[in-house]
Amino acid sequence: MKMEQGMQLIDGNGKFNVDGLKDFMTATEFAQSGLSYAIVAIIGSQSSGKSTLMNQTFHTNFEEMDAYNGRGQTTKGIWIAKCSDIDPFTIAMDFEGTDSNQRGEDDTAFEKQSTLFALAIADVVLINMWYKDIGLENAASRPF
Ligand SMILES: Nc1nc2c(ncn2[C@@H]2O[C@H](COP(=O)(O)OP(=O)(O)O)[C@@H](O)[C@H]2O)c(=O)[nH]1
Ligand SMILES: [Mg+2]
Repeated sequence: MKMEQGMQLIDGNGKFNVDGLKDFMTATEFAQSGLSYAIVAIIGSQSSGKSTLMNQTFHTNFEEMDAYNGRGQTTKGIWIAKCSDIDPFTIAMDFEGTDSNQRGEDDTAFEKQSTLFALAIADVVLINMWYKDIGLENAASRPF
């Protein structure tokens, strides 16, 4: 199984990837790490640079938006990847952006559920935003 781009844990429709997680745990030897592991998640609005920041910080390879192919949603659902050369075993979680045009203004169910999932499961939740968005409501993820 290819682990470079991480593994889609939950797809855009909210379906949990049970088989993928099993393969991921085998391929990364996650099961052998016992209780000694950490999970870092990132939330924030679409195209705020979440995937880029995770890739730079944790040496993962989550899909990033290519501006030459138009601006839009890249990360769908929730992706996980093992961070290389970090001890203890650390998993980075990359989230579909909140406030996306693709889901429309009335469909906030996925972003609410996925944010709650991040808060429940991760040891550290990064909230990514542009500094000019501090003080704004949706752009700063305040509803969450
Ligand atoms: N200028 C600038 N562009 C960035 C920065 N971080 C990411 N980007 C670009 O912003 C776009 C969206 O980044 P991406 O990581 O896909 O955002 P995500 O939707 O939040 O995961 C990509 O084209 C990145 O190359 C940054 O710090 N400065
Ligand atoms: Mg992304």
